[in-house]
Amino acid sequence: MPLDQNCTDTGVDNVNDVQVFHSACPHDCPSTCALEVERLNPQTIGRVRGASANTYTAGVICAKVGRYAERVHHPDRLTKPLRRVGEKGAGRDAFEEISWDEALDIIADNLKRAADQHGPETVWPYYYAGTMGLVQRDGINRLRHAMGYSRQHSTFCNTLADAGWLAGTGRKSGVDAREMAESDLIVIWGCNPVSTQINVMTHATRARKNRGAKIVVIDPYETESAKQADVHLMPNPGTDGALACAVMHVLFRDGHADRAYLEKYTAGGAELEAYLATRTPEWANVLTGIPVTEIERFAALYGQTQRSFLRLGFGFTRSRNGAVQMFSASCLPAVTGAWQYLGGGALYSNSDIYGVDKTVIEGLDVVDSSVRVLDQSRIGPILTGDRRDLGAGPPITALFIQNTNPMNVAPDLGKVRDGFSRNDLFICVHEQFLTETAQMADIVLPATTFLEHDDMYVAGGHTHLQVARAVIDPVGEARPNHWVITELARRLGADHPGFSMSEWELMDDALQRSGYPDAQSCWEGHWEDRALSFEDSHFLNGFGHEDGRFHFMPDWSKIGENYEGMPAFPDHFDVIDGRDGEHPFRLVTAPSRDYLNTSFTETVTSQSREGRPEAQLHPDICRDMRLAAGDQVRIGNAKGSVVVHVRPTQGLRRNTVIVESVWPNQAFVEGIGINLLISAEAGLPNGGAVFHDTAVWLKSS
Ligand SMILES: Nc1nc2c(c(=O)[nH]1)N[C@H]1C(S)=C(S)[C@@H](COP(=O)(O)OP(=O)(O)OC[C@H]3O[C@@H](n4cnc5c(=O)[nH]c(N)nc54)[C@H](O)[C@@H]3O)O[C@H]1N2
Ligand SMILES: Nc1nc2c(c(=O)[nH]1)N[C@H]1C(S)=C(S)[C@@H](COP(=O)(O)OP(=O)(O)OC[C@H]3O[C@@H](n4cnc5c(=O)[nH]c(N)nc54)[C@H](O)[C@@H]3O)O[C@H]1N2
Ligand code: SF4
Ligand SMILES: [Mo]
Repeated sequence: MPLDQNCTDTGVDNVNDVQVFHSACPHDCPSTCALEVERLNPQTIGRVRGASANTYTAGVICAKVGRYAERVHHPDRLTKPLRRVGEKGAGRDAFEEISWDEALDIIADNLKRAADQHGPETVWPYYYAGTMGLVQRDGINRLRHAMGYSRQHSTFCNTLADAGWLAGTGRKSGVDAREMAESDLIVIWGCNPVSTQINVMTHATRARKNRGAKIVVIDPYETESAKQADVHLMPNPGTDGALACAVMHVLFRDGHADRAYLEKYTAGGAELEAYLATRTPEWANVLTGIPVTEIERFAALYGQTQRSFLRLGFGFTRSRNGAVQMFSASCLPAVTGAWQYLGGGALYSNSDIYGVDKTVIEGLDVVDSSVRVLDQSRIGPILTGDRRDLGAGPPITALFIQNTNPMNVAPDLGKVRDGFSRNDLFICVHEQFLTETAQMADIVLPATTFLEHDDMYVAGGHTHLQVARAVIDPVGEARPNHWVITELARRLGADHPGFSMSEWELMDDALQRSGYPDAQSCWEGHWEDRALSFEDSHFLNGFGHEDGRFHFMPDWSKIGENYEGMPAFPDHFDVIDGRDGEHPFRLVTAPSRDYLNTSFTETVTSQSREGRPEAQLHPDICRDMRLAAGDQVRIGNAKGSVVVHVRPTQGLRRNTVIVESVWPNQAFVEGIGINLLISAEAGLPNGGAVFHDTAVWLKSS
């Protein structure tokens, strides 16, 4: 892949000999920041900055991407294909270097042999969002569909949140995040933007500075975002449905419901009002633990503020009842009619606004709908032969993995580890680093980073599509996902026009079919702003359902198969892993600031800023258990137990434990990570991992 950029290209600026290239952050983060990357020479980058001309990024990015040189030029980057000759999980010494041809031939032979023996469903191309680039992330699906390999239901992240948002609104879009600057009240609900999408804070603090806007954070612990808020409501995890209902009870009771709006734009408002009669602040207090006065005060503030902006995150949806939690919160602006006002309404994600046609990228024209679908989050049960997942089909005997590190991030880690340890399972991992997943592989392939390949990106948190070109040459023999997929396709005899196209041609094809300028023009312009009109983003031309209304009584059966028993209205849906005598605490494994999932766990700066995995516990619990800061505590449930060091903190309830994630297993005292305790049970109604829904016990260790 020769670099075809030079200083005269419009995607590039020349600043004092150092060339500055436009790019976009590929990481799995709603901010998808517009970047300016310094190139010191064709092999080396310098600083990475946020593009100040981009009105969402506004020149601000997180510290870990600012120092991306540390990751790209890390001495542990994989630079050669490797074959495992030693034990699984034994590190670099267990591997020998081989050529790309040899590696690709071995993979193709193994996939063919597996499919010949068991049928193509025995092969699972397994992927997630290590890069969010549409070509490099999703191209694996073209190989899957062309070969009839098992399909994947990707449930790690947004399945529950999507289900809940779509139930009420019917479309995955919302108010432009930049409009926060016009709001008088910003409610950051179930997300921690200081850590997970810094730009939300840029726009929220603008509103505070310019308009004296109030910021409310709703989170079970005092995150860095909560510390910056005017009000922090601290619910028990998994009880936001109750909070939302009590707030709506007060809104109706105190005359803050906009009856004309309800009549014109919603369905089921009258039934909702009657239903909420029993959902009082006192009722919610018992479930959420939030004092009645705080619920009343928040409801009054929300009801009295027309320009109220809900920024709804993922965190509060990572529970069995997560879809109902999201749905319940999304009902608030439909009750007050906040959607009608500048700076009012809600945003969960804008990912439905782009309309990029990925038929060729993903091979959607050759999907065989009779091929089974496997739930990504259930990789542990699946690899250990759970018939509920495998159905009548064959066991998985070959895994081809790109862009994900399931040996750390997946739920039910004990089963994941058992599955990866199987000797009859062929594993290929295409990676930038020798992750714990890669260490279990038979063949490891070195992958480029976003700075070494071309791709395009859309964002949930804003409204820009961005095309980015490689900035530097590939490190060592690292190759992009697209190249690996096409080389495998050739060896496997997979037939699809997409396999003979370059990344750039795939982008051109998708963009032009979708009404965008071509890739070159998008790249030269840096970004294409697809923001909806005020009326559309505020659903004033109708919500996404056929009747154009917001639904207070959702049809969950349209969203997923497991809808039986789901509540008819917003509610507290009591299917969470509740506390009991044996498990008196609830565990939340929220993301840490200096890692991004497990990406950056390899960089020394992030490691030194994070230190080690810790359990945040209320000081009263520490006192009762005679635990001091730095002592070890054992956290457990029926799945096993994990030992971590203690950090006493005031900012949580006595019955909550926080272990920020996601760390490599090796970072834990006994070499197994916190996801050992997390269930692979699917959230309702359409699946979704339940990372923050775990009842546990604690023991001094
Ligand atoms: N630094 C950093 N940034 C990241 C990531 C990372 O790992 N590190 N991960 C990226 C990814 S993949 C994603 S999906 C996003 C996720 O970003 P967010 O939308 O912020 O979601 P989470 O990080 O899962 O959780 C956010 C907060 O939800 C809280 N929470 C947990 N349970 C509940 C509950 O029941 N009710 C309420 N009200 N709050 C609850 C947690 O305590 C946590 O503080 O961030 C992305 N950005
Ligand atoms: N306990 C707990 N567990 C969680 C969560 C939590 O909050 N708590 N969050 C969950 C969520 S929201 C998510 S999204 C998942 C995310 O989990 P993953 O998707 O597994 O994310 P990462 O751990 O960052 O792993 C991505 C890997 O992709 C690699 N990669 C990046 N770019 C490329 C590329 O171009 N090509 C190839 N071949 N590889 C590349 C990176 O090196 C990295 O190792 O984790 C989930 N797990
Ligand atoms: S805030 Fe998110 S999108 Fe922006 S640079 Fe950091 S990881 Fe990337
Ligand atoms: Mo995620």
